[in-house]
Amino acid sequence: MAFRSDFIWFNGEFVPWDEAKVHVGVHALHYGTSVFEGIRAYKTVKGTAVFCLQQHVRRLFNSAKVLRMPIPYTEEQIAQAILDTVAKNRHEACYIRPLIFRGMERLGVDGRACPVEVVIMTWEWGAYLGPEALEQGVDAGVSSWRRMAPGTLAANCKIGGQYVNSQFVTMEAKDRGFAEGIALDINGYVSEGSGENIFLVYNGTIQTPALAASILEGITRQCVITLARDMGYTVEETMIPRERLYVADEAFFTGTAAEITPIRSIDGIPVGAGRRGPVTAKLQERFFAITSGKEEDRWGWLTYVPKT
Ligand code: PPE
Repeated sequence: MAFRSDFIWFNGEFVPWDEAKVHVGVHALHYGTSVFEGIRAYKTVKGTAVFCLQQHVRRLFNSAKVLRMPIPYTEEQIAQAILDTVAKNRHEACYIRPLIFRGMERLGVDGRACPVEVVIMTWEWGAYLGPEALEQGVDAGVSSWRRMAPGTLAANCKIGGQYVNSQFVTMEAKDRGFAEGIALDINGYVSEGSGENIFLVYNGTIQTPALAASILEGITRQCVITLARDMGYTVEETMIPRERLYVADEAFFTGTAAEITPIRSIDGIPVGAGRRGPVTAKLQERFFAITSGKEEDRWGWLTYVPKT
């Protein structure tokens, strides 16, 4: 499992991995002027399938619109290019990273004179928070770094430069011996991990921070809400005070990369019994049954990659 594959889709053409290069003068390198997605393709019983392709492409275009970056392709073309790239690289399962950035024309903060460049990379990426994490759970810590305040950046968009905030959160967490950090919002309510949304099982319900808590509106988060409701749980999108983290029965992260990762302790305090809880385990089971194609895809989450 290495960070490479054979080809990268680069402005409409397949380029060998080692040749997909840019100039040091590109606007994105200086000012973080990029938008991206993280998507997974799973190996299912019926072949390789991309998970929630349309939702990811939609969010990519929304992020680009907010950053005033017109994408020189349609959503259908990008979706097709993603499928083509997975097929071209002959992956059974992989992580997919579409990245759109302002290239080189001139420097200066307003990048709108610079061309919009589009790449799609794929590689094989296993469990995000370590191979044991999905079963054993991870130790997390509340970050001293806050999530971006409303009206500063655009928390609900996947804009490259914003991930400096995520880097602060995750680097601090690792330096303190945690697998991941949990950022609070500007008002002190629970927001999310550096690259994951967070859920709690508390008082008989499943809770996750509301959009108002400066979260990214995660696509996995939405799938988990759908699955949990289908399984008869009450799910609340609400403002969560920090102290609830310490008294929840269960906690878990969700994300494309993280999938559903149990959290076994927060700030050194065991969450519930200090290991993966039963609700988390049931949600994982259901989620992976769908991504592996073993359970019927009732919500149309899988797009099969045409065989080449
Ligand atoms: N919050 C943030 C800040 C975030 O980056 C992600 C995805 C999520 C929540 C979950 O969103 P979704 O993937 O739609 O369920 N983070 C991506 C990038 C991770 C990385 O290290 O890079 C991902 O999971 O692909």
